[in-house]
Amino acid sequence: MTARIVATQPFSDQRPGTSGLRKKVATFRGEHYLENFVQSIFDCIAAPAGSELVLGGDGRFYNREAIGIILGMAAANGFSKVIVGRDGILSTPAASNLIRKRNTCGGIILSASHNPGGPDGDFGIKFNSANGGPAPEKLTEAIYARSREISEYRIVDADVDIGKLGQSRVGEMTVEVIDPVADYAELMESIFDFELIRDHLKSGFRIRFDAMHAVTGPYAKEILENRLGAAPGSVMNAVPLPDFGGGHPDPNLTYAEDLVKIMYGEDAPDFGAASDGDGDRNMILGSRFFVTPSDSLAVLAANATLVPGYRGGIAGVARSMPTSAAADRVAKALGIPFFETPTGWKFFGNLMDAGMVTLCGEESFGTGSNHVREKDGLWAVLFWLNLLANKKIPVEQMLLGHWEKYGRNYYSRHDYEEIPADAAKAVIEKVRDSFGDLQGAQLGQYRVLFCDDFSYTDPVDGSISTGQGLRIGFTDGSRIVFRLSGTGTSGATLRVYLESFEADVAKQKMDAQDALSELIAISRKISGLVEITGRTAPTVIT
Ligand code: G16
Repeated sequence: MTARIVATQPFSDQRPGTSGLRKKVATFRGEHYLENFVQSIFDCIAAPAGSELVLGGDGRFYNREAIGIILGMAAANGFSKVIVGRDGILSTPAASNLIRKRNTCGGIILSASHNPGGPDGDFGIKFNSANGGPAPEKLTEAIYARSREISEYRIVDADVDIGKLGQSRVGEMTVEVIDPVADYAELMESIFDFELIRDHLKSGFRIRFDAMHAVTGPYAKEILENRLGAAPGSVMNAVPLPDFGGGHPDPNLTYAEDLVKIMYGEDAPDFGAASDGDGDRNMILGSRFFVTPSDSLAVLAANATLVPGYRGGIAGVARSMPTSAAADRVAKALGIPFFETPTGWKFFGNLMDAGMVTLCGEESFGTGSNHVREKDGLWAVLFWLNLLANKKIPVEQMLLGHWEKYGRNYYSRHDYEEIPADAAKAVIEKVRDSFGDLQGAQLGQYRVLFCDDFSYTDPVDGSISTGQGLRIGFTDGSRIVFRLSGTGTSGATLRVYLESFEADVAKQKMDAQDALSELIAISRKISGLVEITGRTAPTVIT
């Protein structure tokens, strides 16, 4: 079978964002669009002939067709084997695990994560390197540069049944179709105390997991119901659908509304959780209680040694800049290093590879550890279940105890979605322009300590990332951060992150929005966002 060399023209809009290239399905289906990007990846990674690759996605609309194209291109580009999840399915953490386990040169993950799917929805693609983690910025920038000058790509016609386990061939290349769940489930069993969790569930502890009709359904069914014995039906919306049942597979209080209703309703289960389109995010709930992702990271870090996989202790903790400082306090108490990185899981990879951190987390519902190089939704759920089975207390009590010991970081993120790009830029510019006047200013009860545009120097390879979000820090540790999302596909999403600290136990039970009300008002005043965007309220509050 000889490869066809297809002439093409470059596209100018293939710069990967926070996590890979995400565009509308219609854009990806345009002639040569996917092919150009895939060839740009192959050209940049320059894998030696005979290399192996992992390939899979979250099953969203266009997943299967894209897999067929990529298989044909991999064969034409000299790969010896591609390991594919059955039906083209692999959750992002499962793909990361496979890359590491099979020592491949990397993998291609097809997902637009929490963005809606379907013919009018979003599609996405990213390359993960041999460590299992998202390609670092240096590589994504090189792929982008290549995509702007590409003139041809190589492909063979591939006709493989990816619904059937086993091996087949495309030209000289082997395609190995594997069970997407088995290796991942085995990894989870090696980290957590399944017996303890099983006993806790048997004793009447009730859980509900919302797979949001996305990729985690089969993983959660196998692990939570089959292996751990959770009651049948504990996993809801378990069947993955190409359009996620018309929903928005983003596990937060707004979009996981089915679960939220149950967890805040009569006779609520003891523990609730949800994951996103590709299975790397998580939301943790107790009965009528929401755990912020920032607090979740802090609780996991504080109690990690209760879990078999971390019994020996954790090396360090890292969090993205907009994530609250709750985990920093735990790290200080444990006497371990902590790191503040830009938003994007790719920034944690070097720290984990260098053995400098074990646990990482982001306010955007992402938590993970060095067991893979992606954030991992079900892993976080199992971590929580392991801790609750150890302590035998409700989720709420776990948090109250944590705050009593470490203090509470009140935290909230306000998202203004799909605002015109110009208006979003104007808001950011207005904030940046006010930095001179803000230095040292007294705003209500808060005095400004510093304002800056966050930049990060990677302590491992010295690479510098600038323009990562505007920070206004106050003398008491409170913060307001303004940042534009790098994962949206229509207009711009402005994110405003708000945080304050409360050490007094008597004042730790307030509603976060109330506790942060003065900071919220200050953030609106400084940014002029109501006047500039015409929006009087956020689209989503987390
Ligand atoms: C991606 C990244 C995360 C990041 C999140 C939010 O998540 O992997 O590291 O925190 O986007 O990014 P933004 O604020 O730019 O929208 P996912 O789950 O979409 O892959």
